[in-house]
Amino acid sequence: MTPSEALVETMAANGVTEVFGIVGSAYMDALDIFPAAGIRFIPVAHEQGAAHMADGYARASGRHGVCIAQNGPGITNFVTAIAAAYWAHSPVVFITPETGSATMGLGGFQETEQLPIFSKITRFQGHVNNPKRMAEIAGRCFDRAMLEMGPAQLNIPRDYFYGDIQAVISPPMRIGRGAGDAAALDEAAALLSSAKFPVILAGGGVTMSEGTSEAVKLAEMLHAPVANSYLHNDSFPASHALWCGPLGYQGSKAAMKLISQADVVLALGTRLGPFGTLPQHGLDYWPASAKIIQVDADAKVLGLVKPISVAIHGDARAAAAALIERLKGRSLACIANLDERNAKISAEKAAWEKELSDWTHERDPFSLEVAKNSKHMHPRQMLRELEKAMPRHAMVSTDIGNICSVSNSYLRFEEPRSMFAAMSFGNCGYAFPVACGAKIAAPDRPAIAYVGDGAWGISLNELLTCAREKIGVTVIVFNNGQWGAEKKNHVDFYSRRFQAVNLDSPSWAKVAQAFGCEGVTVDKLSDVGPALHSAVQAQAHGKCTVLEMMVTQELGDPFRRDALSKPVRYLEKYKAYT
Ligand SMILES: Cc1ncc(C[n+]2csc(CCOP(=O)(O)OP(=O)(O)O)c2C)c(N)n1
Ligand SMILES: [Mg+2]
Repeated sequence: MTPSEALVETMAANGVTEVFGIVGSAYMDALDIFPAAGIRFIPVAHEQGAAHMADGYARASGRHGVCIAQNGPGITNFVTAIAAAYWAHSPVVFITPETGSATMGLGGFQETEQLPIFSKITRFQGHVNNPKRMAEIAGRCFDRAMLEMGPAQLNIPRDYFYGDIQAVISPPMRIGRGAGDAAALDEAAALLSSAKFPVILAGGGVTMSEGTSEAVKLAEMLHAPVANSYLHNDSFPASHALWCGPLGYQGSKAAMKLISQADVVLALGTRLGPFGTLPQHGLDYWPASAKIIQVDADAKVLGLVKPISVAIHGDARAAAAALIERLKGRSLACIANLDERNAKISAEKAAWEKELSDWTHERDPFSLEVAKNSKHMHPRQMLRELEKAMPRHAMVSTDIGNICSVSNSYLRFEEPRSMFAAMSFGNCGYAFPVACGAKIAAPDRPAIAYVGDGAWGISLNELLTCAREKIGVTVIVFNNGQWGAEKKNHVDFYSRRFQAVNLDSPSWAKVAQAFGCEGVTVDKLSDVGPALHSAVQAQAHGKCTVLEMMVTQELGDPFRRDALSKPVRYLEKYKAYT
C-alpha cells in the first residue's frame, strides 16, 4: 500500500469516523481517500476550532478526537487548543504534516519545527522518520493517546505520504489499568473503615473510567457525601442525596463545609489540581489534618499538589470496585454517627440552595452601582432560569469568564460526559467549538455552550462551520458589554482604571443570522427558559442558535484574588497609578 493508505487504514482500525481540519496540500493524498474509509472530514473556520472540536468529540464519546491541518501555519494554529486538551486529559490525535524531508532546515514555504512547539503539551509525539513506518507510528499515537489520556501528535514530513510500502495495520492496543497495588488498597480500606466522617471527592477519572455506578455504590456504603472536583460537575449524579456539589472557584458551599469536617477523604480520579482547591466564599475548606487517599491513573500526580496518606496508582472505577469488595462485611465506624452525618448533609445542602435562590444579584458596591439603572437581567437569576430549563441529557461546555465561572453553581448533571469546561488551561474561546465537537460525537444529546461576549469574539467564526455542516448546537452568549472577569481586577486592585475591558459589540443575534444561524436576543427572565427550549428543539434540524442574553455589568468574585497584589509605584510619573 502507500503511506497515505497505511495512515487512513490505521485511522479506520481505530474506529475514526470524523476528522476536523482545514484542507491543505500537505495531506491531500490521504484526505482524498477519507470517504472510501468511511471518514467524514469536517472543514472548520480556524484550526484552533478543529482541535477544540476534536477535544469536545473525545470528551463526549470517550473515543479519539482527530484533527489535521496544513504544515506550518495550520499546525501552529492548533497550539492553544492542544494545550487545553492536554489539561483536560482528552485523547486527541492531532496529525501534523510537516515541510518535506528533502528541504527541511532550508527555510522554505510553511516551515517550522513542529515537534518542539508541542513537546510540553502533548503526552506522546510520534514522528514518521521513514514512510515505511507510517502504520506503526500512527498506530502508536492512537494507543498512547488512550494509555496516557491526552493528546498525541503524529508528525509526518509531507513527502512521506507517497511511496510503495509493506505495512501491517495492527489492531488497537488498549491496556487495562487495574485497581492498583493491593497493599495500598488494603491500607485505604482500613482508613475508610475507621473513618468517622469520610468524604469522597469525585474527579474526572470517575467519568473517564466510566466508574459512576461504582462511585455511587461506594458512597452509599459509607454514606459519605460526595463533592465534584473543580469543573467536573458530571462526576456524580446531582440528584443523589449524597451529592453536595463542586469544590473550587464559584463552587458549592455545602461541599466545602462538608469536606472541611472530613477525617478521611477519598480523592477518586483527581490530580487535586492547585486551582481547584483554592479557598472560596471566604472558606479555607481543605481539611489539612484529614487522611487523604488519592487514586489516579497517572502515578506522577499522586501526592504532587497535596500531602496524602495513601497513594493508589489505578483506574478510578477498578479502585472503587476493589474498595467496595474490601469494605463488604466489615464494620464501619462511620455507621455509628450515620443519622448525625445525614442531618448535616441535608442541612448544608438546603442552606446552600436557599442561599443560591436568595442570591439574586451581586452585592459589592461596583455591582450595585452598575446594576442600579440597568434594565437587563441579573446574571445569577438568568443562570438559575437556564438551570431550571436545562433539558435532560444535556451536554454543557463553559468558557472562561466571570459569568461562565458563576455558572458553576448552577450546573448539575445526572450522567457522565456532560460537562466540558475549559479546565486548568483556562483559555477564552474554548466552549463553542468544544460543544460543536461534542454534538458531532453525540448527535442525540442537546449541546449547549456558555460563552461570555468577549470570549465569543475569539470563537464565533465557527458559526460558519455550524451553518455549513448543519451542526445543531445552542450558544448562550452572555452580553454584559465587557471583558468582565478582567474588569473585576480593575475594580478590586486598580481603583477602577478601566483599560481595554469595555466592549462595543454589534447585535450578536443579528451576527448569527448573517452567518445563516438563528439568533435571538433575550432580555427578560421569563423568556430565558422558552428560548432555550426552542433553540434545543432546533438542534434536531441541524440548526445552530445563538441566544444573546442581555445582562447587567455586575461581577461575581474574581478568579485570582490569590495571585494579584495592590500596585506599587516608585517613579514619579506613575505615582497616580496606585
Ligand atoms: C485566550 C485568552 N485570552 C485572555 C484571557 C484572559 N481573560 C480571562 S477571563 C477574560 C474576560 C472574559 O470576558 P467575557 O468572555 O466577556 O466573559 P465575562 O467575564 O464578561 O463574563 C479574559 C480576557 C484568557 N483567559 N484567555
Ligand atoms: Mg463579557
